[in-house]
Amino acid sequence: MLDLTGKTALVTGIANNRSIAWGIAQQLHAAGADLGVTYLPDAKGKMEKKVKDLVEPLNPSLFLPLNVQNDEQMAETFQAVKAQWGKIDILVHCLAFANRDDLTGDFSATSRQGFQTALDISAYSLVSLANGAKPLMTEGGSIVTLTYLGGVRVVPNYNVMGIAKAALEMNVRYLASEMGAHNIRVNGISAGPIRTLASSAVGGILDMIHHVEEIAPLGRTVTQEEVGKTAAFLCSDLSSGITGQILYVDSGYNIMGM
Ligand code: 0WE
Repeated sequence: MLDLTGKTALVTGIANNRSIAWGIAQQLHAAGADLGVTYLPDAKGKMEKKVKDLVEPLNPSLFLPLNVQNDEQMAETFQAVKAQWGKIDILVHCLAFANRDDLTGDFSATSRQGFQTALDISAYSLVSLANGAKPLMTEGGSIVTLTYLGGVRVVPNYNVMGIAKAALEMNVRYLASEMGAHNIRVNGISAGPIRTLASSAVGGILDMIHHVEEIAPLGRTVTQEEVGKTAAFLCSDLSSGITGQILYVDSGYNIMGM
């Protein structure tokens, strides 16, 4: 049975009710986990209110601002986790960002600054979060991140995000190798395209979804709930022998050659 009672889970990357992180948080809560939620703070506090109202039914024990480019906020996050829980069992990383200009046009036109931003927020953030969680994962743990096929194959316009996801997937392997001795598992879920705040900001997402519906073995896209169920599996004892893996939750799209 999938049982996360008595487990503490820190979930990053919830922006609204379409977020994949929201689908994951709901499944972890349904399995009995005690949740901590981080949100990306903005100047007007709009995100704080929006995410707070959304997650209220899940009764999170922690609700914290976290911009992963802010080392001070990163330290405060784990101080708060330590004070509230004393340990952490589950870390869910659902964060990515590239400048919009870098998600269209020629990849070769990517600026140094744009490259650094995408890699810092989308890939390095897993390293820094894992490093913060490691000393608190005293009873072992599970770290799960979200990736995309554009990190292993060329997807038009995904551009610098593809390089960031390639780095993220390699982070999963190096972190899994290091942390296995502490019974901390690290895995990634490669989700098929889903309409979210991030993907809807990108031109052509509906065409991509129609393409998946045509090609994928299951003949449809996946849902936030399906990604959430797989994340709950990877966070639970049901997957105790799995680490360093990228698991595709994409209706089988990635196996097709034509
Ligand atoms: O990883 C992603 C989304 C990543 C993303 C999206 C945005 C849009 C708004 C990162 N940064 C930004 N920055 C913005 O300003 N996906 C897997 C969804 C996605 O994004 C694409 C896709 C797909 C699929 C971008 C181009 C082509 C396909």
